[in-house]
Amino acid sequence: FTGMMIGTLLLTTAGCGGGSAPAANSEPEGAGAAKIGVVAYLSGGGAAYGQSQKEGLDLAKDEINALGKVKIELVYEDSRGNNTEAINAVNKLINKDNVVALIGPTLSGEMFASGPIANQSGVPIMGTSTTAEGITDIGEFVFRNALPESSAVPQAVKMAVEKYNLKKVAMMYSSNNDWAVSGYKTMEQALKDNGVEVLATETFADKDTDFSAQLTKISSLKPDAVMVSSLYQEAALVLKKAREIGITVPFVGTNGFNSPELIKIAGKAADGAIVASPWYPGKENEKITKFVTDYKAKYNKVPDQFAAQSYDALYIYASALEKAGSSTDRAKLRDSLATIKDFQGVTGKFAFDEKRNPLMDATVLIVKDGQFTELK
Ligand code: 1QQ
Repeated sequence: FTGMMIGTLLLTTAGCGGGSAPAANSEPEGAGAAKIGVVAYLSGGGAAYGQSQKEGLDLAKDEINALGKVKIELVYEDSRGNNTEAINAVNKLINKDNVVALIGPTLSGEMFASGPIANQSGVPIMGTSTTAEGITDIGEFVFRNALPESSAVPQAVKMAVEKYNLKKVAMMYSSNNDWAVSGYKTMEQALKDNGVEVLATETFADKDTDFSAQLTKISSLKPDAVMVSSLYQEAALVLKKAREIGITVPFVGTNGFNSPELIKIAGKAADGAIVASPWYPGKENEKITKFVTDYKAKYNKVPDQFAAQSYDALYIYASALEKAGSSTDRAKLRDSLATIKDFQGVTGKFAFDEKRNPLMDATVLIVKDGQFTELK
């Protein structure tokens, strides 16, 4: 029977002649663009993350559409970093806009809340910044090109330990942010693996602005470094306060540190902040240079990690769409996406592993004179 079906398909294709007519079940050529829904943190305290993601996506979309192999339309929803908003956005994009796939949400907590809906609906969803443990365990429609903390953090910690001869450190994290908690646990494990003692662990909450109690205690313990897992706003204020009360040691962060907004808010106090990232614009590479030049021309600034990973994510979708040969078939797109193996993006060589997590390299960065530079 299968043989017959293949025979029929071949006949149909052959019968069409010239290869220009569509095969059965595929879209007629030139039909509607592939509609991709984007859920991002576009307003509120962490909006710099989402705005960068939008910029990277818009630039990639224009380039992909100009190339003309596939056409993509992006439909944005602002989740404001809120789990309920993310759920509403995902439902709306799937059921009202009828998107073929999703990008986002920005935060791991939002993905844990809304990813299961996409998965149950059979809609591929790809996180470009969701770095917590367990994201793709949600189900087989869930992907990420965001580098998991479990890959990034051990590199940053190991490098910091070797470079600064760390023996004892203090830890701080936002305890009401799912990703920050996960990142903290990953850091704790990495410290253990490197034989580093933790003198104290202090917590706070997203949107907190006063960290003097925690930092006064930490200061009295004289740690060799402080590890912080939080979004940029809290992290920047932690750094500011720490330097103000005389804590001069390095601060090692999780993915929240990867926004230039950290430096903008903290100013000089950000110097000595260390973080691992798959994105470093200073790398000598034609693809990176072109991306940075085009991004600068469009937005008048250098792209950050969030822009770069979203830019790559849309190209990954574009090549999966091209392979799938349909702009509307969600299941086909999922299967096609899962086979992406030798993609070359601005964040380097990329492949999905069997659990739809990225296989890619990271660079350890340190802020020096208000700039992310490579820690070597
Ligand atoms: C996550 C993160 C944040 C820093 C994204 C902005 O890595 O929530 O997973």
